[in-house]
Amino acid sequence: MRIAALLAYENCPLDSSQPKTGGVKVKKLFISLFAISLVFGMTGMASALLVNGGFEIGDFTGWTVNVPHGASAGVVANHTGWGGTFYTPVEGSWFALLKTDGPATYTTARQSLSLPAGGWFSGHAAFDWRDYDPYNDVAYVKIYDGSMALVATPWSESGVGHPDYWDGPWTPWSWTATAPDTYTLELGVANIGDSVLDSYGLFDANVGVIPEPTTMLLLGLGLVGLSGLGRKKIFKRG
Ligand SMILES: [Ca+2]
Ligand SMILES: [Ca+2]
Ligand SMILES: [Ca+2]
Repeated sequence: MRIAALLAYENCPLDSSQPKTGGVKVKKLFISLFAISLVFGMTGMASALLVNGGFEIGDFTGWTVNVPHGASAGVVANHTGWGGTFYTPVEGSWFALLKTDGPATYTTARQSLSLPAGGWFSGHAAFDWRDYDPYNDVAYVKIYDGSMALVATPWSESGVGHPDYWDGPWTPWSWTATAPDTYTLELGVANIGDSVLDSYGLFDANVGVIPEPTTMLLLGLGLVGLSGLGRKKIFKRG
C-alpha cells in the first residue's frame, strides 16, 4: 500500500510540470513520510507479541486459564455491571470476563513472554464489584518473573474506598521490564471474606512490546530526511 503510494508519486504527471527543486523537495517529504509510516507499522507488528492479547479470536487461545469450582471465565462481547454500567470492548469485539469463586480462590488467565530490558506489557482492565463493605473483592493485573516471583501489580481494584456494588471504569495500565526475563502476565479476580456475591474482572487490549533497534534506525532516517528538507527550505528563502 505504502510502496504503491510512493510509485504513484513517481509517475505523477504533476511532477514533470513542477520546478526541479520543488520535485526533489516533495520527493524527500514522501520518503520521510514513508519511513515514518514504516516505523509505526513495525511498532504495530511488535505489539502483537502476546497471542490473542485482545481476545479477538473469541476465546482464551494463547492463555492458560484457572477456573476454580464455582467460578467462571468467558470471552464476551459485553457485560452489565451490578450498578447498571454497560461495558463494551476497549478494542475489537471481545474482552475477557473473569468471575470469582472464593474466598481467596483466584480465577486467573496467564500468558508468558520473554522481554528484554525496556520491553513492556500494557492493557485495559475494569472491576465490577458486586458486593458490599467489608467484602472487598479484588481484581488485578500482576507480573511474575521467570521463577514466578511477583515483581509488579500494575493495576488492581477492590471495593475499598468505593460505594457498595461499584462499577469501575475501563482503566489503562502498563509495566516496563528493567531486566531481561521470561515474564508471566496474570489477569485475576477473587472474593474476599466470603464466597458469595461474586465480583467480576474485565480485561482487554493486552499487548507485549519489544522495542526494535530497526525501529529507532528508521525513525532516525525519517528525521534526517525531514531536517534535510527544512534546510533546503531555509536556503531557498535566503
Ligand atoms: Ca478485544
Ligand atoms: Ca458493580
Ligand atoms: Ca464477594
